[in-house]
Amino acid sequence: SPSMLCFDAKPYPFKFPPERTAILIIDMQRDFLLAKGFGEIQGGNLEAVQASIAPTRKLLDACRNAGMTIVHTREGHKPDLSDCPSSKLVRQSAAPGNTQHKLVIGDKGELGRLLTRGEYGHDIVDELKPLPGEVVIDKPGKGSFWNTTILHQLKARAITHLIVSGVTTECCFATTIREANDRGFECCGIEEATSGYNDACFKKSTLDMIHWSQGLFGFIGSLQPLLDVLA
Ligand code: TIU
Repeated sequence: SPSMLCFDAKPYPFKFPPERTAILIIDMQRDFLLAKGFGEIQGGNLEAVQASIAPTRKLLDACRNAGMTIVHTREGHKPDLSDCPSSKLVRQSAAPGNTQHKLVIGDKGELGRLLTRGEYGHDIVDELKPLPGEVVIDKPGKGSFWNTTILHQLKARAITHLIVSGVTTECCFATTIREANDRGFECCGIEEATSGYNDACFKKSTLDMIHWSQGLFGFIGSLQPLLDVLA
C-alpha cells in the first residue's frame, strides 16, 4: 500500500498518499481575478478574491516539488456558447429579461470575450501558469466533473485523494468538492489557497459546511501544516 502523509485539518487530520493525490487548482483565471474581468463586472470584490493567489503559488510549488499530479481547471465556453448550461445562459448571458448585468458571457470586455475559450481573460493568471504535462480541464459548469474528462484523467492516474484550492470558495471550489466527494474522492480544501467575492463570514460558512458533521463533504486544512509535511 502507498506511503501516507498526514497534517492537521478539520474535522480531524487528513491522511493522504502523495502518489495518489492530485492538487486541484480551480479557475485561477484572469476573468475571475483581474480588474475588468467577468468577476469584477458581476460585482465581485477583487481584493478579497486576489488574496489566494500568493498562497496558491506556494501550494503549487510544494506539490510540484513533491512530484504530485497537478490539475488546473478553467471555467468557460466555446465561442458559439453551445456548451453553456441553459440556466447560465438565462442568468449570466444575453437572454431576454436579463437586466442585471451590463456585460455577460460571450460579450467583449477589456480582457476579451468574457468566459470564452481562447480569450486572454479566460486563461490562468501568470503566477499560476500550468507547466507542460500538467492537466488542464476546461469546464462549462461550476463543478469540475460535469461535461469534462476530469474523472477519467484522475482514474487513469489512480488518484484517490484531492487537495483543493482556487476560486471562488462559494462557487466553483465548493461545487467541485461536493461533486468529487460523491464520486468517492477524499477531499481537503486549503483555507488560505481559496478565496471568494464576499466577506470573511461568507467564506467561513462555505468552509464550515464542507467539514461539518465529521466531514460531510471532506476536510479543510491550513496551508503551513501541509507545506511542512511536503517539505
Ligand atoms: N461567480 C462566482 O463566484 N464564481 C464563478 O462564476 N466561477 C467560479 O467560482 N470559478
